[in-house]
Order: sequence, then C-alpha cells, then structure tokens
Amino acid sequence: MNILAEADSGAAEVVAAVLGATITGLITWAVTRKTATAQLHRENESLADSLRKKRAALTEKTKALGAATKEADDLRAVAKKYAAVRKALSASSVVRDYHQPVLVLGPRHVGKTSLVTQWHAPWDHTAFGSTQKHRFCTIPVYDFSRPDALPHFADSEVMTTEHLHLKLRVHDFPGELDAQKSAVVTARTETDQLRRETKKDLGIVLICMFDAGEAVSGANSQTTSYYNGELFANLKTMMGSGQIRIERLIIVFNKYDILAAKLPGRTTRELLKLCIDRFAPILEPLSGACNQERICETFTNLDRDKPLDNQGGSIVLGEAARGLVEKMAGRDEAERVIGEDLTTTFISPHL
Ligand SMILES: Nc1nc2c(ncn2[C@@H]2O[C@H](COP(=O)(O)OP(=O)(O)OP(=O)(O)O)[C@@H](O)[C@H]2O)c(=O)[nH]1
Ligand SMILES: [Mg+2]
Repeated sequence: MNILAEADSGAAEVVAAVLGATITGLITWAVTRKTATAQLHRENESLADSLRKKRAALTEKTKALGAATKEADDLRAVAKKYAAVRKALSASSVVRDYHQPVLVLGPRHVGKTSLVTQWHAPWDHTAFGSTQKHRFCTIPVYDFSRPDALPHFADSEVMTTEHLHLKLRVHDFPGELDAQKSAVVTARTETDQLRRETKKDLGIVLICMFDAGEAVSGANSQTTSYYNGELFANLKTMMGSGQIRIERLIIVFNKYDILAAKLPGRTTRELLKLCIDRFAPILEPLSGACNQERICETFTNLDRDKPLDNQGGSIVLGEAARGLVEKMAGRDEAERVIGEDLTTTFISPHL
C-alpha cells in the first residue's frame, strides 16, 4: 500500500513538472510571438511609410521630368529657330566703300582736268574750258570680299561677309593760286575722313602736274609762282603736325607729245632726265614731305584731240590706287591687280 501510494505521488510530480514546463513554454512562446509580431508590425509600418514617401517623391520627380521634357522640347524648337536666324544673318553682308583721296595740282592748262576726265569719263573728248572751281569725282578701282569679317549688328556672335569697294576720290582744282587754300582744306578734311573710314594710317595722294614742253623753254612764270605759293609750305606744316600724310607723290610730266616734237631723236629716258633737271628745283619746297620711295614720276600724253595717242593716264591711276589696295587687300593682291609699277623714281633723290 505504501509502495503504491509513493508510486502515485511520484507520477503526479512528473506530470506536474511536465505540465509546468509546457505551460511555461507556452507562455514564453506566446510572449515571444507577441513581441515579434509587434516588432514586425512596427517594421511594416516604417516600410509602408517609407514606401509612401518614395511614391510621393517619385510623383514629384515624374512631374519635374515632364516639365523638363517640355522645356527641352521648347528649347529645341527655339534652338532650331535660332539656327535658322543665324544662318539667315550670316548670309547677309555689309557693303562698304573706301575712298583714297587724290589731289591733282598744277598751274593752268597743264592737263589736270584732262587726266581726271580720262579716268572718270574716258569716252568724253568734247572740248572744255578752264576749271573755274574745285570739283571732285569718284573712280572705282577694285572690289573684293572678306568672308566672316564683321560681327552682325543684331548678333555679334554671327560673322558676316564684307564687300569692299575701293575707290579714288579725285579732286580737280583750278590752276590758280587762289585755289590753293581750298586744296589745303581738302587735304586736311580728306585725311580725317580717310582715317575714320579705314581706321588705317593712310594718307592723301598728291599729283603735281607739269607741262613737259616747258622743259625746253624753261618753266614759265605761272608754273614757278604756282609751286612757289603757300601751298607746299602749308602742306608741309600740316604734315609736320601729323594732320595729313602723303601716301604717294606722283610727278606727272604731261604733254609728252609736245616735248618729243620739240626735241626729236631723244630717247624717253633723256627727255625724262631733262624734265627732272628743269622741274626738280621747283618741287624743292616739298622735300622731306614724304619718304623717297613714295615719290615717283611719269610722262603722260593726254591730248584730248588725239585720243588714240593718249598714254600714261592709266599708269598714274594705278599708282594713285596702289596704297589703298595694298592696305585693304594686301600687298600681293595689289601687285596682282595693279601689276608692276611702271613709273620711275629718278626725281626722288632731288626731293
Ligand atoms: N598736246 C597736248 N595737249 C594736251 C595734253 N593734255 C592736255 N592737253 C590740252 O591742254 C589743254 C588744257 O588742258 P586741261 O586739262 O583743261 O588743263 P587744266 O590743268 O585742267 O587747266 P585749268 O583747268 O585751267 O587749271 C586742253 O586743251 C587739253 O586738250 C597733252 O598731253 N598734249
Ligand atoms: Mg582744269
């Protein structure tokens, strides 16, 4: 009996222990599960929140992308238009005229107007009287283009072509002392305009004409008083102060036909030497006014009654234009266009 009772009480203890452990395990499991569930719930909430925020950010970014895409499309359209405008602007060009001032000086009847007319209206052989007042005319000498030379006024990034027209502005004065004042004023105003127009250090071209026939008889009083007038003194003063500059001094011995007829059998070179010996002292007041290499001389025959015998006028024209063409188009181009200098420079050491 006791043995049985002890056995029962041992079994009961085992059952109680098993039950206790089971209940404890269940409680622990339940508590752990609850904690894990809460943790998962929190994590879930946080993830859901993060997802919400990311969705909102995505929506914003999608909106921004749409706006940027639209803006890019608009800009592409503007760029297309701008490219078309640039193309049109760069296709436009600027036309500019540049003038080389040329002053034709000399006493009465030496042939100043004959020279100017041969350049300006070579077909005109009608008789004309003495020139009564200062006149000028424009003579085209050379046209060329410089691509991409100038910024367009509407868009300075667009470069346009410049079409240049090089011309001579030739002044014909009456061969009287009174007209010399007007020649001096013209020299100054033309130099100012030339510097403004070309923005280059260019000067005027002076053509001093003589009647070559006087080389035999000696310079007449009209010739000596014309070149002894204040003209050269005034010109030299202005040169000294930089107000004017002589680009080229061309001494023209006109009426070669008369000289040759008076001294038959002489060569052109001999006749030229004679002219230089006779006329160089008259030009003495101009000495030092410009570099010797800028001084040259040539014969001309401009008799309006014998147009087929006319000679030399085109040589003077080329030399009057050479400086401007060289400065604007370059030395090589000037040589190509005007060609060889056919004048001589025998007089320059005398001046
Ligand atoms: N024989 C000859 N006559 C010429 C020559 N050149 C000009 N003449 C003549 O000389 C005269 C005067 O010529 P112009 O050209 O009027 O002389 P200018 O220097 O303009 O004279 P002004 O206007 O009075 O100062 C005209 O009858 C011309 O036909 C030439 O080379 N030979
Ligand atoms: Mg004249």
